[in-house]
Amino acid sequence: MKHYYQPEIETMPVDQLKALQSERLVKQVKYVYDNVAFYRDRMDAAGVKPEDIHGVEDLHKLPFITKDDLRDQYPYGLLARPLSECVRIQSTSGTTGRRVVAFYTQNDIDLWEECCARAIVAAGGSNEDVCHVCYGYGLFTGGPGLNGGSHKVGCLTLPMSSGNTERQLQFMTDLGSTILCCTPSYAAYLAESVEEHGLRDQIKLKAGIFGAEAWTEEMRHDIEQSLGIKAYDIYGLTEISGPGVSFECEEQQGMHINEDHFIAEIIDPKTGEVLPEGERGELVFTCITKEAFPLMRYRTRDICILSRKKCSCGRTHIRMTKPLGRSDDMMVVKGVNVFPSQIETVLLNEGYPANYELIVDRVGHSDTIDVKVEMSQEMFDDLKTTTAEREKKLIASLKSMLGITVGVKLVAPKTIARSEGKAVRVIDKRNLYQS
Ligand code: DLL
Repeated sequence: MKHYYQPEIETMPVDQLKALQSERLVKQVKYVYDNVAFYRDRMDAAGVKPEDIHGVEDLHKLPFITKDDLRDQYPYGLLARPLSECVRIQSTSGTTGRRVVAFYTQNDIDLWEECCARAIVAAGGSNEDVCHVCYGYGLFTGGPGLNGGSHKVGCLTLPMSSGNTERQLQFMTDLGSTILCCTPSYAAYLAESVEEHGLRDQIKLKAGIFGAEAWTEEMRHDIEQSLGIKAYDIYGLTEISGPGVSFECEEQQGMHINEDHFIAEIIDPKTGEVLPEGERGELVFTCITKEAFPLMRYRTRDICILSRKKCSCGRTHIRMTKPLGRSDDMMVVKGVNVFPSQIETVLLNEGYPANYELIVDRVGHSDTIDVKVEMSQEMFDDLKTTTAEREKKLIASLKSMLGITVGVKLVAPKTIARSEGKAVRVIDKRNLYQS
């Protein structure tokens, strides 16, 4: 069997890469115009014809597409290939509104799995590895994507899916898993369980590939320390393919975007204006190789920064920061912009585990925000400092980060429900978006 190896395309000189993107973009624009009535109508309305797009420099002429468009076109409105050529769907985990369904031809699956294979290789993976995949399998893209990538690399693949922690630990120790793929919150939980069962000496993990939700550098540090691994970030979204749109290399300084398949732009979320490299804004993707569900200028709502600074790993593909927030999950509490990641940073800096809930409510016309957070076992056992004293200190640290006073409730270790997939940490009871 031929195993995946790092293709030259990942280290291609930037001018050649841009030429390749331009060539693919021109073909793709014509392809979607000819095959998807929705795009044809949108482009006609914007007065743009496929002949107007000569390369990446003309990308800004195309109209954006948003999640609302995807919902409106559910289920088949954006399909660019006959159903007879599609072999798979995946779907978003969204809890509100219509789900988004993405379609794949066999070629789309192959390219997606190759993107995931690149991520595994970047994390040091090879056909010598035992790759333990406990992202969910099914409609969620995490399990199927990393599973396919692991096959392509030639790793022994453990399709564990999420849940059943005892069984995860048993396979991990018995089969000698070396690479762990799951959400960072589940990795933190597994790390806790490894410790609890005294299994640290029996695990052989060397790397973790964690993504699908926001996590901080502090959380990375904690997971790396407790499992004795190097933890790599991986990013992606169902609409664009799934995990592997971008991934970290050993430098851990941002995620390389698979630019031979996806063109990235950063825009001002308010005006839609394209921002220069290095500025913070909303990430937009254009798929240039996809067949069944080729989104053009899709607004991800993820806020980040792009950088083309040379990376010592040799890859030339542009890097994106971790999402620094969402243009839509930002909460406005007492008139102040609050990102859950800011609160997590404070908690982890103060030595709390990443097990917390944020409860936002409205009493009369006034917003309240309460942080419920677990104490570490050490804090819980330490009788020298009272819980009230700890709460007071945390309230002060949160106030200096956010500029507003939040309520804090410290609870005993292991009392907040653990998540096997993406963690639900924000409970907004204000129902601000209901009509
Ligand atoms: O979460 C795909 C995925 C699976 C990525 C496994 C990585 C690993 P969706 O369920 O469609 O797809 O959610 C996509 O999740 O727009 C981001 O807001 C968020 N997200 C994904 N990866 C990261 C990450 C998968 N590494 C949405 N850091 C995206 C922060 C992430 N947020």
